[in-house]
Amino acid sequence: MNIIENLWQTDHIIRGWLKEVREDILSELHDPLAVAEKTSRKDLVTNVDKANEKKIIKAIRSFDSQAKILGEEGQGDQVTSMQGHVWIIDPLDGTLNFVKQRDNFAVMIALYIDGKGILGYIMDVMRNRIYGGGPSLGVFTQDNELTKPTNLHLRDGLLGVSGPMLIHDKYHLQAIDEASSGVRIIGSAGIEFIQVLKGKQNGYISHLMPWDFAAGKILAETLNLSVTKVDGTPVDMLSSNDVLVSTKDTQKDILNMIR
Ligand code: 2AM
Ligand code: CA
Ligand code: CA
Ligand code: CA
Repeated sequence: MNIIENLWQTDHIIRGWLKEVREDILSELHDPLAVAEKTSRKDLVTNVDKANEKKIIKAIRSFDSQAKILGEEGQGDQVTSMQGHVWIIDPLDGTLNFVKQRDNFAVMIALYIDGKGILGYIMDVMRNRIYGGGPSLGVFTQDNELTKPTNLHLRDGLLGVSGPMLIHDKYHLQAIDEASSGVRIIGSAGIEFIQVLKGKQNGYISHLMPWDFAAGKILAETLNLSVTKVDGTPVDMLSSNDVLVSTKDTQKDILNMIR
């Protein structure tokens, strides 16, 4: 099947994979988890992260023979360029929340073709919502299309941030937060992106890996939001970035404070 010519069908198929992954997660929600530390006691991976990734990769491979797959837990491919069909997946975003709260975690899937964002999906597992679509479709949750958020200034809305960046005051983040209406720390990049897509937060700033922002970037840009590095330059899709997703006026306000 030609994906570009059958975007709505592809959208339906990807939502189906996510619903299956959600059923798997719910069926294991109260079972003991196998938790391992990656780089620190705050950087975890569980059996659920790995099982989700395995399942999503299998689904992508049987659907798209041209797929190159970049997944956080490394069961996909070594992706070194954005040429061709590049799928970027975060099988469980907010693993620490999953382990400690069994809430506020997401599953994310993005498809880029020759570097262009085509389709992005963020599933808020516990609220049973999939936010998905792309530039040719718009952004939908269930059957509702999201409208473009109001282009608010920094002072007129809430700002999501990463805890470590705020504590270390990177980019004068404490002053930036002071200039906003207030700061929020959720602990899942996917859930933070959803807040910005829905206009409940003006922006979000965090040090992120490609799988943390690949889907959110496609959805945010479809809704006229800006997604760049914190210094305003383009993000690199194949490495870590300090990412700012926000309304356009909030981005201008933040850049003025950083420069
Ligand atoms: P993850 O749960 O998929 O690892 C808050 O920690 C957010 O930042 C989460 O979305 C988390 O994604 C992401 N993140 C990125 N790099 C991280 C790291 N080294 N340690 C913990 N979280 C990280
Ligand atoms: Ca992780
Ligand atoms: Ca993540
Ligand atoms: Ca993850």
